[in-house]
Amino acid sequence: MKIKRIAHLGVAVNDLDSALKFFTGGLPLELTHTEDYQGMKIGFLPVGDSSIELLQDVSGSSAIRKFLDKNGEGIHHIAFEVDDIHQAVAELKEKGVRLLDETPREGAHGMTIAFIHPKAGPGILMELVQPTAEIHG
Ligand code: CMX
Repeated sequence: MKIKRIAHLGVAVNDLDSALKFFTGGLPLELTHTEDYQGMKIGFLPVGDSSIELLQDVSGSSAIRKFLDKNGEGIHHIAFEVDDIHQAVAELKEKGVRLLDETPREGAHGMTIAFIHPKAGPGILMELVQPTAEIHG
């Protein structure tokens, strides 16, 4: 498995528009893409070769709702781009690393993704991604 870069840092926010006031009004970042995905509203802001991925719960039962209720806003996960996600998942399984996705699946922003359980390492949710479409970040 080769990890090529940090693709994005996922940040859980209560409200995307309010968060953007800071990220694009305070910090000089630009919102390049938004997407509705699995009960969330997601915004991507490129930072060099990586992105900040802002995640707002919309459905009331999305994957980040529980996180926000428990922790409030903050860094939710780190995403690593790998060269071959199927091989990466197979390699981690073989090493006994606890995965949330034993089979890679379609993620946001044109990525094939697989999550590693936060308790597999030092309490950080990590995601493996591989671009499957033109857009990525
Ligand atoms: N970072 C670090 N630790 C986390 C975490 C996070 N983002 N989310 C949950 N945890 C911890 C919890 O604090 C809890 O720890 P304790 O056992 O010490 O209390 C443990 O992991 C289990 O969490 P939980 O709240 O009991 O379980 P959940 O039902 O909330 O599930 C998780 C947690 C990670 C399995 C689930 O959120 C998940 O499957 N996430 C992957 C998908 C996802 O997060 N998608 C949103 C990002 C957008 C995208 O999909 O691209």
